[in-house]
Amino acid sequence: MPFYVLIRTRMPGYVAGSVARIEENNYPSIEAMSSQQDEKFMRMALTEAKKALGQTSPNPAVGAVLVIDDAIVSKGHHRGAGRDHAEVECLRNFDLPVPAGATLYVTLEPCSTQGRTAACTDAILQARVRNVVVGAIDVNPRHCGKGISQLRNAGVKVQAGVLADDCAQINEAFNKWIVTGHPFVIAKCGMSLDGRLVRPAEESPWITPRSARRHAHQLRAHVDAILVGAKTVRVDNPRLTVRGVPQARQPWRVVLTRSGKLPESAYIFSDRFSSRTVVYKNKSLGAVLKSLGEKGVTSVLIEGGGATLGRALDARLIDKVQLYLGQILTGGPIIAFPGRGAENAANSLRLRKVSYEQIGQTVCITGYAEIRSSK
Ligand code: AOF
Ligand code: ZN
Repeated sequence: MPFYVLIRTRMPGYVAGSVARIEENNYPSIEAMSSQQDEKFMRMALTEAKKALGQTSPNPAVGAVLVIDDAIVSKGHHRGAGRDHAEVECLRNFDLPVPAGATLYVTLEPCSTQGRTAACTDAILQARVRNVVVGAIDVNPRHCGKGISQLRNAGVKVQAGVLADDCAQINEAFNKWIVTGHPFVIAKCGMSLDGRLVRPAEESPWITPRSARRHAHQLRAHVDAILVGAKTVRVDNPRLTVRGVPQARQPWRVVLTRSGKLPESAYIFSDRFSSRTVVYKNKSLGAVLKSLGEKGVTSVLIEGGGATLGRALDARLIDKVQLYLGQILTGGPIIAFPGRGAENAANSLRLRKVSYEQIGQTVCITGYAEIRSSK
């Protein structure tokens, strides 16, 4: 199977148009069959990786566990760019000679060259680890497939592709950004059952109960930037902070404006995170996203208002939607995604991998923009 097919099927949220840039050489085989035992320990490594979510950008969230005689003897996760990678932390935490029967489980293919830190493949070989189980292949062109090949060439038994979908999904933003240079874009809003926009989900007490607002703050905690239009700042004066999530970083707050007329007294310009607010004047959404990607922003959460969401939809810049539907009908003119709209149903943005989660009386719908073939 060509490698790009593997990426398309195994990397949720990945943009197909960019796949062609990855050359088809040097890729290891992926053994889809994995034992229940391997999946059990990979799930533990994933639990470690999830501790890294929102902490590592522009690096991916990665976790690792070391297993001896069917028992986990050490764990590790990547704690931030420039710090030890997951497998290095895991091996350091063990601090004893690694026996030949030990297996290292890591959610992402080990890196193979020096970056901000030394190559993990070297650390694995130095520690004399003989068995490695990998979750997802690293789509970073610097490492993609090379880490696994290096280990195998050095005589290490490597199994790749265990829980690959889950391991890739937690890094859906990194996976897009590292290949295309563009951030992964999530469109989020709270809306009524008749498709009207209501105030930002976490600011509005009347559409979404506290549990849904907590959900939305968790999402903010995992993105690098939150983007809104100027009208939202003028009318809603949102804080765009992360509340109730321990150790969360404050994402960039990005405002798009035509006129440049923004109230200085708005929370985003006057609170203690004011240095995390940037304003783009008279720039297209596409240009802003490109610029953010160049600055190392891997993910952008568009929180409104309607005009901005509509522009993102018209320009097909959305990778994922997260919509909170409250049990109300508001009527009125404030449509959630106005814009030009699709000329017909066939040209609408279709979603795949759609999930529905009930949070109190609110339904949270998430889905990924379908990749359209360029026929
Ligand atoms: C791993 N384990 O925990 C992480 C990996 O600049 P560096 O040295 O931090 O390298 C960053 C790249 O290494 C990053 O783009 C990704 O491809 C890989 N991240 N790899 O084996 C980890 N964080
Ligand atoms: Zn590494």
